Amino acid sequence: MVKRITTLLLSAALAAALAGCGSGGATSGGDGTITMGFAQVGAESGWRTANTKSVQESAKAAGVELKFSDAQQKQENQIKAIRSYIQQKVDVIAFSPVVESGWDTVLKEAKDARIPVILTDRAVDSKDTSLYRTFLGSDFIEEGKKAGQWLVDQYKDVKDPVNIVELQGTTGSAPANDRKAGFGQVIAADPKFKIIASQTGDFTRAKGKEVMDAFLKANPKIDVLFAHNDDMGLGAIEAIEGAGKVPGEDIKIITIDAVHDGMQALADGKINYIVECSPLLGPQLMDLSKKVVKGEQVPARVVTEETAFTQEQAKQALPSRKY
Ligand code: GZL
Repeated sequence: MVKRITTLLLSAALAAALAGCGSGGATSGGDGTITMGFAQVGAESGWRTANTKSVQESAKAAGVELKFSDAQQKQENQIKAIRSYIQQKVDVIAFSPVVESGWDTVLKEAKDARIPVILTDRAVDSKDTSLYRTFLGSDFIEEGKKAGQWLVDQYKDVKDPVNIVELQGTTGSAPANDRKAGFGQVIAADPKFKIIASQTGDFTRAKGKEVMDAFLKANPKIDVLFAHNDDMGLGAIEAIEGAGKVPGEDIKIITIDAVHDGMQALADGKINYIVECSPLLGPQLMDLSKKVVKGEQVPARVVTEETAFTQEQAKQALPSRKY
């Protein structure tokens, strides 16, 4: 009888131990701290800089040991970093996929190593959603729709064609694909809105200026610029001023992010409307990571809260902005 009770107790203890080890292959630090491998896109924009700061500061505050890599916007570097984290047997992997496609193989390797993966900021187009535990980030289609809706509202009494040029984000990235789709859906309501040129500026100021220079040379009448992020919009402002035109007046400008320099340009009237995309994902990421390592359930999708700003709202908000 005693032998049977002992066996039962041992089995219960073993089951409890395994249940507590959510990530299977990896093991948390003896003192319960977890190790996270984070594969960042790069440092292409003010948004990315603020996002990196949020992740690093939140990890420190949460007692999470952070291994961090910067992929210089190259997918192969992110894949290498993820493979390195698998080799190091981290407890959890988090990353912002620079583009949507091409992740299934490496995510399967993480799954086989029983290391949970969290998508943060950008999504992947993998059909197998078991390859990651959750996706924490903005709704980029909604962001594009907000940008389009502002334009529709501003030009509701205009009958003539409205010529729009578009600076797209990184080719193949979720924000570029979805912001374009959302914006296009809304302006399709009225055929006067015409996107006369659309090209990637890769989310950087330099490329935004370069492409806007080309747009200005090729298109005598540009009414509106829709830039998928503030940084490309700020680069475009340099090109517009270089062409002797007044940004925010001769050419209306809508951007997305709401980083400090964009908000300053909005307050100064050089940008007309900014849709916010919050980079401050660090605290939620750390909270989700601790849950998945413990084997707790987490929502498949966590959408970040965000708003949009007119010039007046930017002037009000600037003093208290965190990034
Ligand atoms: C959006 C993020 C985008 C920003 C850009 O969540 O992925 O990448 O809009 C950044 O500024 O480069």
